[in-house]
Amino acid sequence: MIHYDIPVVDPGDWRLSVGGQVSRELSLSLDELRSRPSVTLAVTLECAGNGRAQLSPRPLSQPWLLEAVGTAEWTGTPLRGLLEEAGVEGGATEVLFSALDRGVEGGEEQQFERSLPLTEALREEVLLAYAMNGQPLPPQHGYPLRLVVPGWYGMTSVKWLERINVLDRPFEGYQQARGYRLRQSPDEQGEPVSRMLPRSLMIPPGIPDFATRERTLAPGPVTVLGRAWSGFGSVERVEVSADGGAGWSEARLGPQPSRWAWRSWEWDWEPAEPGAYELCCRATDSAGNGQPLEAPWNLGGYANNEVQRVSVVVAEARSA
Ligand SMILES: Nc1nc2c(c(=O)[nH]1)N[C@H]1C(S)=C(S)[C@@H](COP(=O)(O)O)O[C@H]1N2
Ligand SMILES: [Mo]
Repeated sequence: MIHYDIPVVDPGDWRLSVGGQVSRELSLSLDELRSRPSVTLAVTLECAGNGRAQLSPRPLSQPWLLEAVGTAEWTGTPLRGLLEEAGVEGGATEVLFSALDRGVEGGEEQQFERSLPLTEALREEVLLAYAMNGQPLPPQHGYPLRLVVPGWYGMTSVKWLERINVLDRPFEGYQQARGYRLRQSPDEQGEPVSRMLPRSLMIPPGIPDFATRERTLAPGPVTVLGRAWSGFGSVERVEVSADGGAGWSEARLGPQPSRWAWRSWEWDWEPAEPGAYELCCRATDSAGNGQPLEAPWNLGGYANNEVQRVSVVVAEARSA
Protein backbone atom coordinates (compact mmCIF):
# COMPACT_ATOMS: atom_id res chain seq x y z
CA MET A 1 0.00 0.00 0.00
CA ILE A 2 0.98 3.65 -0.21
CA HIS A 3 1.49 5.64 3.02
CA TYR A 4 1.67 9.13 1.42
CA ASP A 5 1.53 10.32 -2.22
CA ILE A 6 3.01 8.81 -5.36
CA PRO A 7 6.04 11.01 -6.16
CA VAL A 8 6.50 12.40 -9.67
CA VAL A 9 9.95 11.40 -10.94
CA ASP A 10 11.81 12.68 -13.99
CA PRO A 11 13.88 9.65 -15.05
CA GLY A 12 16.47 11.93 -16.67
CA ASP A 13 17.35 13.66 -13.36
CA TRP A 14 16.86 10.70 -11.08
CA ARG A 15 19.85 8.90 -9.56
CA LEU A 16 20.28 6.25 -6.89
CA SER A 17 23.00 6.99 -4.35
CA VAL A 18 24.74 4.38 -2.20
CA GLY A 19 26.70 5.51 0.84
CA GLY A 20 27.24 5.22 4.58
CA GLN A 21 29.62 2.53 5.82
CA VAL A 22 31.11 1.75 2.40
CA SER A 23 34.56 2.24 0.92
CA ARG A 24 33.21 3.86 -2.31
CA GLU A 25 30.09 6.02 -2.60
CA LEU A 26 28.10 5.23 -5.75
CA SER A 27 25.65 7.26 -7.79
CA LEU A 28 23.81 5.51 -10.61
CA SER A 29 21.39 6.58 -13.31
CA LEU A 30 18.48 4.39 -14.36
CA ASP A 31 20.34 3.40 -17.55
CA GLU A 32 23.40 2.41 -15.52
CA LEU A 33 21.23 0.23 -13.27
CA ARG A 34 19.56 -1.36 -16.29
CA SER A 35 22.90 -2.27 -17.83
CA ARG A 36 23.99 -4.23 -14.73
CA PRO A 37 23.42 -8.02 -14.42
CA SER A 38 19.67 -8.62 -14.32
CA VAL A 39 17.41 -11.22 -12.73
CA THR A 40 13.68 -11.84 -13.31
CA LEU A 41 11.83 -13.46 -10.43
CA ALA A 42 8.15 -14.13 -9.62
CA VAL A 43 7.54 -12.79 -6.11
CA THR A 44 4.39 -12.62 -3.97
CA LEU A 45 4.09 -9.42 -1.91
CA GLU A 46 1.54 -9.28 0.88
CA CYS A 47 0.84 -6.15 2.92
CA ALA A 48 1.45 -6.74 6.63
CA GLY A 49 -2.03 -5.28 7.22
CA ASN A 50 -3.83 -7.75 4.97
CA GLY A 51 -6.81 -9.12 6.96
CA ARG A 52 -6.64 -6.25 9.48
CA ALA A 53 -10.33 -5.31 9.11
CA GLN A 54 -11.33 -8.76 10.32
CA LEU A 55 -9.75 -8.21 13.74
CA SER A 56 -11.89 -7.05 16.63
CA PRO A 57 -11.58 -4.37 17.90
CA ARG A 58 -10.61 -3.13 14.44
CA PRO A 59 -7.11 -1.52 14.47
CA LEU A 60 -7.01 2.09 13.20
CA SER A 61 -5.33 1.87 9.81
CA GLN A 62 -6.06 0.83 6.25
CA PRO A 63 -9.04 -1.58 6.63
CA TRP A 64 -7.85 -4.38 4.37
CA LEU A 65 -10.02 -7.46 4.10
CA LEU A 66 -8.06 -10.04 2.07
CA GLU A 67 -7.19 -8.10 -1.08
CA ALA A 68 -3.74 -6.75 -0.16
CA VAL A 69 -1.63 -9.43 -1.82
CA GLY A 70 -0.40 -10.07 -5.34
CA THR A 71 2.27 -11.72 -7.42
CA ALA A 72 4.33 -10.20 -10.22
CA GLU A 73 7.43 -10.96 -12.21
CA TRP A 74 10.02 -8.44 -11.10
CA THR A 75 13.14 -7.65 -13.12
CA GLY A 76 16.09 -5.87 -11.58
CA THR A 77 19.68 -6.07 -10.53
CA PRO A 78 20.68 -7.98 -7.37
CA LEU A 79 21.32 -5.58 -4.47
CA ARG A 80 24.23 -7.76 -3.39
CA GLY A 81 26.32 -6.89 -6.46
CA LEU A 82 25.87 -3.18 -5.84
CA LEU A 83 26.81 -3.50 -2.15
CA GLU A 84 29.89 -5.51 -3.10
CA GLU A 85 30.91 -2.83 -5.57
CA ALA A 86 30.49 -0.13 -2.93
CA GLY A 87 32.50 -2.25 -0.46
CA VAL A 88 30.61 -2.76 2.82
CA GLU A 89 32.85 -1.86 5.78
CA GLY A 90 33.59 -4.15 8.73
CA GLY A 91 31.24 -2.72 11.37
CA ALA A 92 28.16 -2.60 9.11
CA THR A 93 24.99 -4.26 10.49
CA GLU A 94 22.03 -2.86 8.51
CA VAL A 95 21.13 -1.32 5.18
CA LEU A 96 18.72 1.63 5.09
CA PHE A 97 16.49 2.29 2.07
CA SER A 98 15.16 5.84 1.73
CA ALA A 99 12.40 6.86 -0.66
CA LEU A 100 11.18 10.02 -2.37
CA ASP A 101 7.66 10.03 -0.88
CA ARG A 102 7.02 12.26 2.11
CA GLY A 103 4.24 12.64 4.65
CA VAL A 104 3.27 12.98 8.30
CA GLU A 105 2.70 9.91 10.42
CA GLY A 106 2.54 9.51 14.20
CA GLY A 107 2.97 13.32 14.40
CA GLU A 108 6.33 13.17 12.59
CA GLU A 109 7.12 14.59 9.17
CA GLN A 110 9.17 11.99 7.33
CA GLN A 111 10.19 10.33 4.13
CA PHE A 112 9.34 6.63 3.82
CA GLU A 113 12.39 4.66 4.89
CA ARG A 114 13.10 1.22 6.31
CA SER A 115 16.18 -0.83 7.02
CA LEU A 116 17.09 -4.50 6.63
CA PRO A 117 19.68 -6.50 8.57
CA LEU A 118 22.85 -6.76 6.43
CA THR A 119 22.58 -10.58 6.22
CA GLU A 120 19.06 -10.27 4.72
CA ALA A 121 20.11 -7.47 2.35
CA LEU A 122 22.91 -9.71 1.01
CA ARG A 123 20.57 -12.59 0.05
CA GLU A 124 20.91 -13.22 -3.67
CA GLU A 125 17.15 -12.92 -4.37
CA VAL A 126 16.90 -9.34 -3.05
CA LEU A 127 16.47 -7.11 -6.10
CA LEU A 128 16.54 -3.46 -7.08
CA ALA A 129 13.68 -3.75 -9.55
CA TYR A 130 12.99 -1.42 -12.49
CA ALA A 131 10.43 -3.62 -14.28
CA MET A 132 7.23 -5.42 -13.33
CA ASN A 133 5.76 -8.05 -15.63
CA GLY A 134 8.13 -6.97 -18.40
CA GLN A 135 7.18 -3.26 -18.30
CA PRO A 136 8.82 -0.30 -16.55
CA LEU A 137 7.44 -0.05 -12.99
CA PRO A 138 4.04 1.66 -12.95
CA PRO A 139 4.11 4.89 -10.86
CA GLN A 140 2.10 3.30 -8.03
CA HIS A 141 4.50 0.36 -7.76
CA GLY A 142 7.65 2.47 -7.33
CA TYR A 143 8.82 4.03 -10.61
CA PRO A 144 11.67 4.26 -11.42
CA LEU A 145 13.23 1.81 -8.91
CA ARG A 146 12.10 -0.21 -5.91
CA LEU A 147 13.50 -2.77 -3.56
CA VAL A 148 11.96 -6.28 -3.72
CA VAL A 149 12.62 -8.45 -0.66
CA PRO A 150 11.13 -11.90 -1.35
CA GLY A 151 9.54 -13.59 1.65
CA TRP A 152 9.03 -10.45 3.75
CA TYR A 153 5.82 -8.49 4.24
CA GLY A 154 5.36 -5.70 1.68
CA MET A 155 6.54 -2.69 3.74
CA THR A 156 10.10 -4.01 3.40
CA SER A 157 10.05 -3.58 -0.39
CA VAL A 158 10.64 0.19 -0.43
CA LYS A 159 9.30 1.92 -3.57
CA TRP A 160 10.58 5.13 -5.27
CA LEU A 161 14.11 4.53 -3.98
CA GLU A 162 16.43 7.49 -3.67
CA ARG A 163 19.26 6.40 -1.42
CA ILE A 164 20.82 3.30 0.13
CA ASN A 165 22.83 3.82 3.32
CA VAL A 166 24.90 1.13 4.97
CA LEU A 167 24.64 1.57 8.77
CA ASP A 168 26.70 0.41 11.74
CA ARG A 169 23.81 0.87 14.20
CA PRO A 170 20.08 0.09 14.27
CA PHE A 171 17.88 2.47 12.27
CA GLU A 172 15.38 4.09 14.67
CA GLY A 173 13.09 5.85 12.18
CA TYR A 174 9.30 5.78 12.45
CA GLN A 175 8.60 2.89 10.03
CA GLN A 176 11.09 0.72 11.91
CA ALA A 177 10.83 1.64 15.58
CA ARG A 178 7.13 2.58 15.81
CA GLY A 179 5.36 1.23 12.74
CA TYR A 180 5.31 -2.47 11.88
CA ARG A 181 5.72 -3.76 15.43
CA LEU A 182 3.70 -6.56 17.01
CA ARG A 183 2.46 -5.12 20.30
CA GLN A 184 -0.66 -4.80 22.43
CA SER A 185 -0.30 -1.14 23.49
CA PRO A 186 1.48 1.99 22.16
CA ASP A 187 3.98 2.14 25.05
CA GLU A 188 5.28 -1.37 24.35
CA GLN A 189 8.31 -1.63 22.07
CA GLY A 190 7.09 -4.87 20.52
CA GLU A 191 8.65 -7.26 18.02
CA PRO A 192 9.38 -6.16 14.44
CA VAL A 193 7.18 -7.57 11.66
CA SER A 194 9.35 -9.43 9.15
CA ARG A 195 8.54 -12.53 7.08
CA MET A 196 5.12 -13.44 5.71
CA LEU A 197 3.35 -16.08 7.78
CA PRO A 198 1.84 -18.93 5.74
CA ARG A 199 -1.52 -18.11 4.25
CA SER A 200 -3.93 -19.65 1.77
CA LEU A 201 -6.84 -17.94 0.06
CA MET A 202 -9.59 -19.40 -2.09
CA ILE A 203 -11.59 -17.92 -4.92
CA PRO A 204 -15.04 -17.94 -3.27
CA PRO A 205 -17.24 -20.31 -5.30
CA GLY A 206 -20.73 -19.38 -6.44
CA ILE A 207 -22.20 -15.88 -6.73
CA PRO A 208 -22.59 -13.15 -4.05
CA ASP A 209 -25.66 -11.31 -2.81
CA PHE A 210 -25.00 -7.59 -3.47
CA ALA A 211 -25.84 -6.39 0.05
CA THR A 212 -25.08 -9.29 2.41
CA ARG A 213 -22.30 -10.91 0.35
CA GLU A 214 -23.81 -14.30 1.15
CA ARG A 215 -22.95 -16.70 -1.63
CA THR A 216 -25.23 -19.07 -3.50
CA LEU A 217 -23.83 -22.12 -5.20
CA ALA A 218 -25.56 -24.32 -7.74
CA PRO A 219 -25.81 -28.00 -6.70
CA GLY A 220 -23.34 -30.52 -8.12
CA PRO A 221 -19.57 -30.88 -8.13
CA VAL A 222 -17.36 -27.81 -7.92
CA THR A 223 -13.59 -27.32 -7.95
CA VAL A 224 -12.46 -24.74 -5.44
CA LEU A 225 -9.31 -22.91 -6.57
CA GLY A 226 -6.83 -20.96 -4.51
CA ARG A 227 -3.28 -19.80 -3.83
CA ALA A 228 -0.96 -20.29 -0.85
CA TRP A 229 2.37 -18.74 0.20
CA SER A 230 4.79 -18.39 3.09
CA GLY A 231 7.92 -16.34 3.73
CA PHE A 232 9.37 -19.06 5.97
CA GLY A 233 9.58 -21.94 3.50
CA SER A 234 7.77 -23.55 0.62
CA VAL A 235 4.08 -24.47 0.93
CA GLU A 236 3.93 -28.19 1.65
CA ARG A 237 0.26 -28.69 2.28
CA VAL A 238 -3.14 -27.02 1.87
CA GLU A 239 -6.26 -28.38 3.56
CA VAL A 240 -9.86 -27.40 3.03
CA SER A 241 -12.90 -27.72 5.29
CA ALA A 242 -16.57 -27.41 4.31
CA ASP A 243 -17.86 -27.35 7.89
CA GLY A 244 -16.13 -24.36 9.46
CA GLY A 245 -12.95 -26.19 10.41
CA ALA A 246 -14.31 -29.34 12.09
CA GLY A 247 -13.10 -31.73 9.38
CA TRP A 248 -10.31 -31.14 6.85
CA SER A 249 -9.30 -32.75 3.57
CA GLU A 250 -6.21 -32.33 1.40
CA ALA A 251 -6.16 -29.99 -1.58
CA ARG A 252 -4.02 -30.83 -4.63
CA LEU A 253 -0.99 -28.56 -4.92
CA GLY A 254 -0.16 -27.08 -8.30
CA PRO A 255 3.08 -25.59 -9.60
CA GLN A 256 4.87 -22.69 -7.97
CA PRO A 257 6.33 -20.14 -10.42
CA SER A 258 9.32 -19.61 -8.08
CA ARG A 259 10.28 -20.33 -4.49
CA TRP A 260 9.14 -16.78 -3.66
CA ALA A 261 5.76 -16.84 -5.39
CA TRP A 262 2.46 -18.29 -4.29
CA ARG A 263 1.49 -21.82 -5.21
CA SER A 264 -1.82 -22.75 -6.80
CA TRP A 265 -4.07 -25.40 -5.26
CA GLU A 266 -7.44 -26.96 -6.01
CA TRP A 267 -10.00 -29.02 -4.17
CA ASP A 268 -12.87 -31.03 -5.65
CA TRP A 269 -16.04 -30.74 -3.67
CA GLU A 270 -19.46 -32.27 -4.08
CA PRO A 271 -21.81 -30.98 -1.35
CA ALA A 272 -23.85 -33.89 0.02
CA GLU A 273 -27.09 -31.91 0.23
CA PRO A 274 -28.50 -28.40 -0.20
CA GLY A 275 -27.97 -25.98 2.71
CA ALA A 276 -25.40 -23.79 4.44
CA TYR A 277 -21.67 -24.60 4.45
CA GLU A 278 -18.63 -22.74 5.70
CA LEU A 279 -15.56 -23.28 3.54
CA CYS A 280 -12.13 -22.78 5.15
CA CYS A 281 -8.58 -23.30 3.92
CA ARG A 282 -5.23 -23.50 5.68
CA ALA A 283 -1.64 -23.89 4.51
CA THR A 284 1.38 -25.49 6.18
CA ASP A 285 4.92 -24.56 5.13
CA SER A 286 8.17 -26.54 5.07
CA ALA A 287 9.24 -24.89 8.34
CA GLY A 288 6.16 -26.41 10.01
CA ASN A 289 4.21 -23.15 10.38
CA GLY A 290 0.44 -23.29 9.92
CA GLN A 291 -2.55 -20.98 10.10
CA PRO A 292 -4.62 -20.46 13.26
CA LEU A 293 -8.44 -20.60 13.30
CA GLU A 294 -8.30 -17.25 15.06
CA ALA A 295 -5.30 -14.90 14.97
CA PRO A 296 -4.01 -13.19 18.11
CA TRP A 297 -4.90 -9.47 18.14
CA ASN A 298 -2.23 -6.75 17.92
CA LEU A 299 -2.43 -2.95 17.93
CA GLY A 300 -1.37 -2.44 14.31
CA GLY A 301 -3.43 -5.35 13.01
CA TYR A 302 -0.35 -6.90 11.36
CA ALA A 303 0.36 -10.43 10.17
CA ASN A 304 -3.18 -11.76 10.57
CA ASN A 305 -2.97 -15.15 8.86
CA GLU A 306 -6.07 -16.78 10.34
CA VAL A 307 -7.92 -19.22 8.09
CA GLN A 308 -10.22 -17.69 5.51
CA ARG A 309 -13.92 -18.42 5.99
CA VAL A 310 -16.42 -18.34 3.13
CA SER A 311 -20.10 -19.02 3.80
CA VAL A 312 -22.03 -20.54 0.92
CA VAL A 313 -25.59 -21.77 0.57
CA VAL A 314 -25.91 -24.69 -1.81
CA ALA A 315 -29.18 -24.32 -3.69
CA GLU A 316 -31.84 -27.05 -4.15
CA ALA A 317 -31.58 -28.93 -7.42
CA ARG A 318 -34.15 -27.63 -9.88
CA SER A 319 -36.75 -30.26 -10.73
CA ALA A 320 -37.09 -30.95 -14.44
N1 LIG B 1 8.42 4.48 -0.58
C1 LIG B 1 7.45 3.66 -0.16
N2 LIG B 1 7.61 2.34 -0.30
C2 LIG B 1 6.65 1.49 0.10
C3 LIG B 1 5.46 1.97 0.69
C4 LIG B 1 5.30 3.38 0.83
O1 LIG B 1 4.28 3.90 1.29
N3 LIG B 1 6.32 4.20 0.37
N4 LIG B 1 4.51 1.09 1.12
C5 LIG B 1 5.00 -0.26 1.46
C6 LIG B 1 3.92 -1.17 1.74
S1 LIG B 1 3.14 -0.95 3.23
C7 LIG B 1 3.60 -2.21 0.91
S2 LIG B 1 2.44 -3.33 1.35
C8 LIG B 1 4.23 -2.36 -0.42
C9 LIG B 1 3.18 -2.45 -1.50
O2 LIG B 1 3.76 -2.65 -2.75
P1 LIG B 1 2.83 -2.65 -4.05
O3 LIG B 1 2.07 -1.35 -4.07
O4 LIG B 1 3.74 -2.81 -5.21
O5 LIG B 1 1.89 -3.81 -3.91
O6 LIG B 1 5.09 -1.26 -0.71
C10 LIG B 1 5.89 -0.84 0.38
N5 LIG B 1 6.84 0.15 -0.07
MO1 LIG C 1 1.55 -2.58 3.45
